[in-house]
Amino acid sequence: MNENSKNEQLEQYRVDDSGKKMTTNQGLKVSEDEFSLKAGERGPTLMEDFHFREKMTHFDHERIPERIVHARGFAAHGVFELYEPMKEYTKAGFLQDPSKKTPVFVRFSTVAGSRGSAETVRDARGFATKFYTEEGNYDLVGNNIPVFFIQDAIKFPDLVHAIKPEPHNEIPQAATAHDTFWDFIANNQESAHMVMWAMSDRAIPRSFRMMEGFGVHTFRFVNGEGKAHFVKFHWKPVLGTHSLVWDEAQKISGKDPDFHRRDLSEAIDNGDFPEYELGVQLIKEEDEFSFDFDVLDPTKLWPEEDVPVKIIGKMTLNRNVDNVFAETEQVAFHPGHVVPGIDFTNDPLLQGRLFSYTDTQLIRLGGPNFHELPINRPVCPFHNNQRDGYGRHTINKGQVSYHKNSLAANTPAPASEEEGGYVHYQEKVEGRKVRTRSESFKDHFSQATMFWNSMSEPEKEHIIQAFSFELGKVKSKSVQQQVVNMFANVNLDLAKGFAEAIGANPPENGESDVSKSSPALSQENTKKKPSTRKVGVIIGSNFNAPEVTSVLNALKEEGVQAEMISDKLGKKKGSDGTELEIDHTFLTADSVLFDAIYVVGGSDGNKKFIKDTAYFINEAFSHYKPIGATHEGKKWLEANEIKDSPGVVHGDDMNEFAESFIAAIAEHRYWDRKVV
Ligand code: HDE
Repeated sequence: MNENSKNEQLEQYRVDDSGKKMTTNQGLKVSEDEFSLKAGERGPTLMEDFHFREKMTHFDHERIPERIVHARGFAAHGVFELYEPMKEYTKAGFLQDPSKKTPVFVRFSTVAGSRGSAETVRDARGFATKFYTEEGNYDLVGNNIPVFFIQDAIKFPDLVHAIKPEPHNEIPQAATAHDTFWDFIANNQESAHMVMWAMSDRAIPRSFRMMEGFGVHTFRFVNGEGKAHFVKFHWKPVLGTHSLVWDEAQKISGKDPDFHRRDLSEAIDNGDFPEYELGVQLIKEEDEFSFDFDVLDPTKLWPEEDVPVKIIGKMTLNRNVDNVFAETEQVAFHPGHVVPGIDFTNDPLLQGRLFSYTDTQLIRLGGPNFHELPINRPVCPFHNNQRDGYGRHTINKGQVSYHKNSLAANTPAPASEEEGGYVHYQEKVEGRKVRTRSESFKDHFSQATMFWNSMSEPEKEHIIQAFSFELGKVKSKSVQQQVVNMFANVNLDLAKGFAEAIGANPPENGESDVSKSSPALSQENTKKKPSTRKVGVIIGSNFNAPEVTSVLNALKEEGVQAEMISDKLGKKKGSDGTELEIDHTFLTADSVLFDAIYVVGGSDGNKKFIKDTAYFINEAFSHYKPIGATHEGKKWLEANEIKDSPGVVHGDDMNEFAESFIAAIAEHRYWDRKVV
């Protein structure tokens, strides 16, 4: 087995129809595909037209139920490489040998929206990884937020009913800004911590390539000696964690509802393979009760400053899917797909998930044989006595399909632990059967306050704005007030800030005495790089060619993607006759689709050109984006009165300009800019 094992397995199922003769599904060549078989040229269609019937029947059955949550998703193939053997902590085969590469398939998703919904909505993002290991598939089914809304799986249907469009009018799509969601929050206060994340910039990522992933639950690593550690999983994007601004995110939803999938698939096509490092936080079993939170509580994170994240490997996404339905839509993840050395804990949210995922695949993929679909097949062999069911592919030979038997020498036989058989961690459990919440799960606000304390001033401002937007869309005055009162327990400035914006009464009680903060939670402290960022270059005829060429070359060297925008498609001629191909017009592009704008200008000085350029500049400016201008371009900055603002770069020395502009692009946004 090697990093190509999955690709080689999928190859057996790939079909290229181009250049071939058309047949029915039975292999019969078809002579005509435009006209159904009729009794006479103007007569009725005949029942015996098997080609028509087969084609139409297949079409009628093309859709399957979308996922109840995470319906909108996009995926890619890749590879996982380990940095150092993890033998001390786990016996998982794929975490032993740094020279071994494991194929992976990753699906990113939004949670609330339907399959056709926009991608830049405010929401958590799913981050689900299937490792095709030699010991079977291991699925790490996480999110880009490290905590969850609820503590017990039995509340999940309620949470999802409250988030989804309201049942009487199916409004709003892919949004939490409505009464039922906030009514649920105010009446289920364990959600406070996750709501803080959902109202923060984390919920509007710039790219799937620029967000963290978290396993959320506490799992167990078990080593060869049977010793266990509690473990939390992290994915850290090599490009850093970056977000959009809310106004921009909403506009992108209209201008390009496919923004995130386009970004991911284009990056892979360009060879800019997205990379994420895998990190683990480890707590010894004997330290289970050494923290001021319960390690089993999924509404709590382990502050990285207290429990460091050990980086153990890297995942690179390097191949787009061939067919979205066959791969992305039919992939079936399950947190219960584990390998020896990785085990569960009693987190009541995780325990419930272990039931739900197979159950949902049975309805979604139509029966118990979904593991045989090419994308879901393990790359190692699998044998058992399960038989039959809808869509069975495997042809199991022989007489015997039961255990124990003598006719097949009692095979397939269970494997001992030494032979790789999965043996559950022998945790001692005892207790009464109760329906209750542990006392240790009852602090709902301390970590929500820690999250708030950890934010930079602009991040805090964004959170207040997000609450103001969301609750501004809520109609019930009572729900609005309940939410204000609830978040007063997190922080009074926060609650007062949005209470004022929505015309609610300021909270009278509340205020937290938690002063702890965790710098790792602020995106201000993330990595900053210019590579793979997209710059829109506004260019007209007679542009200064030597200057533009040198800046474009400098951008390219740093991996920045420059795309030309002008009034028309075709070519624009520069001052010395150099021609540049235009990628977008003012009509087909928009400032919100770029990380930065570079204004070159030219002699297309008509009114419309000036107005369109001003729109791009002002829009980028109000979204705090870097703007660059050289020579003639500087006139535009002056005309729009932004020349001396932070993140606005201009100059006539091309080397200096390129260097400062690239540094500005890496900076991502300039929050200290005055935007009115
Ligand atoms: Fe899921 N979740 N979930 N979830 N979840 C599903 O499974 C569920 C939870 C997550 O790209 C469903 O195949 C319950 C937490 C991702 O295909 C379903 C509970 C986390 C994906 C389901 C949770 C997740 C799903 C719907 C509460 C982060 C998309 C379709 C106990 C750790 C995977 C499907 C993909 C999908 C149930 C909570 C992540 C219904 C009952 C917490 C990334 O089975």
